[in-house]
Amino acid sequence: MAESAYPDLDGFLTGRVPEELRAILTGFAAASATLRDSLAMAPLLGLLGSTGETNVQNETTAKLDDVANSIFRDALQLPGVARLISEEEAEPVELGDGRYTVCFDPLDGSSNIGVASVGSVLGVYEGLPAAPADNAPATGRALVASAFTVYGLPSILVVATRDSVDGFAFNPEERSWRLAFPSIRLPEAQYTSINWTYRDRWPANVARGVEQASDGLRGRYSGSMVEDILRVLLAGGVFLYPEDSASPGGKLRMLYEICPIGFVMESAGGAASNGSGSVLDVPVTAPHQRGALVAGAASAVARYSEAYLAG
Ligand code: AHM
Ligand code: MG
Repeated sequence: MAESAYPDLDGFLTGRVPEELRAILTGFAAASATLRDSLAMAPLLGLLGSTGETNVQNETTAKLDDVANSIFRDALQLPGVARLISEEEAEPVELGDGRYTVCFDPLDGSSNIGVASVGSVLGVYEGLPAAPADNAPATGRALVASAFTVYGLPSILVVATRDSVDGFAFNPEERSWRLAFPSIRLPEAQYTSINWTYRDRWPANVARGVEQASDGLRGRYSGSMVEDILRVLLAGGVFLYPEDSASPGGKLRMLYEICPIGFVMESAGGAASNGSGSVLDVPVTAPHQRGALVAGAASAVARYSEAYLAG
């Protein structure tokens, strides 16, 4: 089939989103292409392994975490962007006036570096308070777009707005992202993605929720949220990272992991809950706030929530 049958990202977004938002999304896409090059060559460029430092979340920083953060931080300093919030930056990076707060996880799935797929996540918020507080929290309802990349073969970029979720495959020859999965709607659930080795850490209601949500489904867990979420979107299923005794508030971060994925799910006809309600309604008062995430087919998420709330 002719290449023109697959519109490129820039052309696809033109006229669909405001100009500054288009630049942010295409900037994320271009940065993803650059990071893909570094990932592909990492074993030959001495880019595997850790820097010996820890980040603000007290996690060991991989060399590629640093490389990825620099790539996205440089690419996303754009007109209309008031601040950047990155998993790898202790504090928000203030840029000045602008409508948008741009949050990103430059390299998601760090434990898979060099051995399996990793990805990147983006959330674009409009009108977020500069200093969210208890009386003026941020929430995922301020999202106007989100996106994530999975660096595999093919490398796939998923872009969500309120009306549509679309998937783009990377063409390495022309270095473009082309629409290959238009208007994604969640298929019926087939797979359940959760780290089962943590089952002894789950409170009783979480354990019952996981059991109910996973009923009749086959297990697949990669250790990269983005990869598991792509499977949920294209093959059908549910992804769960609930709170447990090691992470009582959950492990994943609200602004650049949970809410962007929740926005993708709701725009694609699925659901994303912490057990009590949509993750997009959870008040967020700190840049690196954590939470619980159960995301995917609405029926599976509802089964989780029912068991979770029953206590
Ligand atoms: P990261 O951003 O530091 O890589 O952490 C997030 C990752 C997710 O991609 C993945 O679902 C989860 O952490 C895996 O955690 P665990 O090893 O506890 O199952
Ligand atoms: Mg992550």
